[in-house]
Amino acid sequence: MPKYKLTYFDVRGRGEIPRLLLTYAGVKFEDKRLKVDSNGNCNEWIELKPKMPQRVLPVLEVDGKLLSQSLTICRYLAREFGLCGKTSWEQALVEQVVDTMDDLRAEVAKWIYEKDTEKKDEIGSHLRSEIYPKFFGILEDILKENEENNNRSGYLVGDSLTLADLSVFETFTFPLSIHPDILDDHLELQEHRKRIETHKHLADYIKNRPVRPV
Ligand SMILES: N[C@@H](CCC(=O)N[C@@H](CS)C(=O)NCC(=O)O)C(=O)O
Repeated sequence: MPKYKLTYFDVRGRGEIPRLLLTYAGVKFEDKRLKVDSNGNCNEWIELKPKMPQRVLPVLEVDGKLLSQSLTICRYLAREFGLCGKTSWEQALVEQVVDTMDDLRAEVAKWIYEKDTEKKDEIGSHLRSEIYPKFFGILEDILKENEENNNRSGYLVGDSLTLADLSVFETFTFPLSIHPDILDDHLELQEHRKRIETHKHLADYIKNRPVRPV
């Protein structure tokens, strides 16, 4: 088994889906979390940044080799652990979900980075009235279609958990922290979320992971 180290800041952010993949696979890995102080400074990062391939985090180290780009890291780990879909078509379906969640993440980021409170409220309302319903509809259609094709597996692609499921689970963690009721009318998505949260490979990690705002 290769030696894995994941370096990221001490938040979930772009590092959390790789952490979930490594945890799900049950492999030992060094979860290197750089602490940022209350002024947003991180001395450890200032030192490390020039040594990182793209001067950004997360970075996955595999037996001393460094890999950048969170989605590349996710796809690499998913391939290594058999969580990327079992056929070429399933792989495409998994990536479709991952890219869809990246679109949602970009929408939510507008809320996170907006400083003006009035504009922030407007973005929040737009998320609730337009953006979340759009993405819920997409995911419900995917779940339904996969249910028909894969004997009610309960997962988004194929008959077992893939990167797609982890991606959806994690991408909604932050929206649910600011808008806790958004899944109230979406029973299937609630059940899907619960399925990941209580999965025997993940439940302990998710229950005990550091609580962070993002
Ligand atoms: N597309 C890249 C973006 C990486 C990125 O922007 N990382 C941020 C943290 S989320 C970072 O390293 N910021 C510190 C810096 O730029 O100095 C990915 O998905 O990995």
